[in-house]
Parts: sequence; C-alpha cells; structure tokens
Amino acid sequence: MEYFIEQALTYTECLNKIRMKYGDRVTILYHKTIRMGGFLGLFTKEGVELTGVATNTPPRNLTALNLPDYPSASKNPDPPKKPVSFEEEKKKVIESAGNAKKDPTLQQVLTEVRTLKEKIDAGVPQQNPDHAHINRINEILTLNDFSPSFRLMITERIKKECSLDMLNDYELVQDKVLEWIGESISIYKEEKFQKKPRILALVGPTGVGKTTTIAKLAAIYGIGNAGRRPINVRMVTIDAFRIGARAQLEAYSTIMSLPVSFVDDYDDLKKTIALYSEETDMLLVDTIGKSPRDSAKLGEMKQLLDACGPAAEVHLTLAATTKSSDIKEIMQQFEPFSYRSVLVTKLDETIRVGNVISALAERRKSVSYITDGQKVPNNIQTASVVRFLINIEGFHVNRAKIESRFHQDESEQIQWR
Ligand SMILES: Nc1nc2c(ncn2[C@@H]2O[C@H](COP(=O)(O)OP(=O)(O)OP(=O)(O)O)[C@@H](O)[C@H]2O)c(=O)[nH]1
Ligand SMILES: [Mg+2]
Repeated sequence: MEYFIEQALTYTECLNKIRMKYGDRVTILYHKTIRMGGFLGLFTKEGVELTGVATNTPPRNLTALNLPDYPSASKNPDPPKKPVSFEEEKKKVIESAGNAKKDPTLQQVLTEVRTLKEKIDAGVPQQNPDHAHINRINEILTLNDFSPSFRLMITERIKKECSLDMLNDYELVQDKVLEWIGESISIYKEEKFQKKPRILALVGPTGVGKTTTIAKLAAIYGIGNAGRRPINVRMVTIDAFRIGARAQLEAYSTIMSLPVSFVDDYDDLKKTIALYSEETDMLLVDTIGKSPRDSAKLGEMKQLLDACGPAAEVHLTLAATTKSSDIKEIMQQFEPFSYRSVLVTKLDETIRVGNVISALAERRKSVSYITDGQKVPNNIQTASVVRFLINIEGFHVNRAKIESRFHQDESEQIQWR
C-alpha cells in the first residue's frame, strides 16, 4: 500500500496522472481546491489536489467512494490521456500569461508595480513630513476655525517663503503668519466725498443685530463723539410689521432724540428719501431679517431696496458666531444685493474669528464695522485689522508690532468714547 498526493488543473487530469503512476487500484481519500502555477502570485490558476492510497489488490468498491461533488472515479472514467510533458506545461503557463494581457485589473496592478519600481530605481524621495512648526501653526489655525483652504494657503506660503533656519525659529514664523492673516483682511474705506444724503442699508439673516446696529450707527454719527461733528441722521425701517419691531426702533429714537421713519413698500421708501434728502446727511436703513434659503423673499427685499438708488451702500450683517459653512451660504445668497462690505456683529460672543476672516478673504469682501455687545451705542467700532488679530487664540501677539504694521488713520476710526 502506498500513499500519494497529486495535483492537476482538473479532477480528471489529476486522476489520469494517478492512474498512469499507480494503475487502477487506487482509493481517493480526499481532495481540495488549490492555486497553481503563476509568477510571484500573479497568473495563478485554480487546480485540484487529490490524496489517496494505491493498493495491489483492487479496492472493495470504488463506486462507494464518498466524492459527492465529483464524478465517481470508477463510474464514468474519462479516457486516459497521454502524460503531459514538461514542454507542454511550460507552453500552458506562457499562454495563460498571454491571456492576462486582456485582463484590465491585472494590467492596472502591473502598471502600479511598474511605476513603483521606476520610482524606486530613480530614487524619487518620498513626501517629506511637514516641519513641526508648520504643524503647530496649522493646529492653531484649526483651533481658531480658519477654513481648510485658508490654512492651506498659509502653510504653502510658509513652505515657499521660509528657509529651514527661519522655520526653526517659531516666534518668527508665527509673526509672519499673523502678518499674512492681517494682510488678508480688507478694511472698508468710506468714500471721502459722498452724495447727500449718504444712504447706508443693512441686510442680513434674522436676529444678527441689524436693528441694534442701526441704532448704534445713528448715535455715533448723529450725536457725534470723539471730536466728530454730529451730522443729521434719520433711521428708516422697512421692518414695520413684525411684532415689536416698530417699538424697538421707536424706543431708540426717543432715547437718542433721533428721528425715525417707517415705510412698507418701494414707493413709500422712495418718497421718504425724497422728503428728507435736503435736511438729512445720512439715512440709515434697517431691513427685515431674511433667511438666506428664502430666495423669493430675498428678491422682494432687493426690489424694495432698489428705491435707495445705486449710490446706496448696502452692508451685509453677519454674526461672528455663525459657522463657516453657513457664512459661505449667506454671503452667496445675499450677493444680488451687491453689498459693498460686511458688518460683523456679536464678536463678544466668540473667541474664534477664523471663520469670518477666511470667508471674507475667499470672497474678497471688506469688513466695515464690528459690534461686540448689546449696549447701544457703546459696542460698535470701525473694523480694524488689529481688532481681529488680537482675537486669534494661541499666538503670542505683539500688539505694538501689529499696530505699527496695520496702522489705521485715527480720523477714519469711529468708536463710542
Ligand atoms: N452679544 C451681542 N448681542 C448683540 C449684538 N448686536 C445685537 N445683539 C443682540 O442680538 C439680538 C437681536 O438683535 P436685533 O438688532 O433685533 O437683530 P435683527 O438683525 O434686527 O433681527 P431681525 O430684525 O429679527 O432680523 C438682540 O438681543 C440684540 O441685543 C452684539 O454685538 N453682541
Ligand atoms: Mg431688526
């Protein structure tokens, strides 16, 4: 009795091989499916491995072999084939390699292997990890809510403009980054010679602080402060129907002794402007808060505001607490108002200003005023680069340096003092 293990591409072929070697007196004990041939694991084929025993005496009953999925060895034996020569086996492997040329998956694997090999041969360096200080800057920018594209702009600039010596000096890198952030902030410049009356309108989503800001602006310009001569201002609101809206502005008007008009349509607004244009230096127009998703209502508001004429300065009011993705949508949806600048409110409610700075830079918009509290008129200032930079957390801000770098003309600044 002799044990054997034989392999071939098909069951029949395997059985023939066994018969060639051991004759007909064989008992197959078990079989399994295997991978055969190929090169470095590629181009292999499915084959069969049979294990059995060859006896000199015929097996009691070959048909009783327990081979349920295969034809019984003795029931329908294939006609024995002539032994396969080495040359023939070699030919088969070469042929199968030729067929692989038509297989797109294999071709893709081969291309990748080839490219990898070429890279290794050419000694192409792998991507260097970033310098630790670049990573640290990136973390601080992330912490401050700067957008991914803004962060990429900064880190690429560091790589481009800083030598290794400079990179090793963290203070120097962060000073440069602060300066670049500062340079990305554009401050709105009031026109020196304005048509009378100057019309300034605030648009924006609901609850961002439009009405409160209109009252603050009216106080700053109308009561006069910090050596500024008071000018004749009038508040105008088209938010006359919402419960409490009229009372809100009326209350400010009474406290500050500044006039207010309520209008409810295009003609009304046009008439009001015409009526007061002689005696008024500045008209501050408060509008109804609109959801940026409500395009129809935004369209109606736009038509109504057209009554102010093309010289009117429309400012988009944006709360600093708004998340980055919403800021982008708001800025986009209010674009038909051709707003000249952005007024940022509620700076007191957040320590992160990266979201606002990134959005302004990406849409190339300037910032006009900032408000940082509910107090009327105290909590308003003309926007300044310094005000934004000192809000950034995680950097050692050298205020004197920043102030000298981003110096703003005192006469252009307004702030309640
Ligand atoms: N913390 C803080 N709150 C503010 C600021 N500005 C306005 N608010 C508050 O925000 C709330 C909404 O202010 P409004 O002026 O009524 O806002 P609005 O944009 O006119 O709102 P709608 O007319 O409803 O669209 C009020 O409670 C204000 O006191 C600010 O700079 N900081
Ligand atoms: Mg309002």
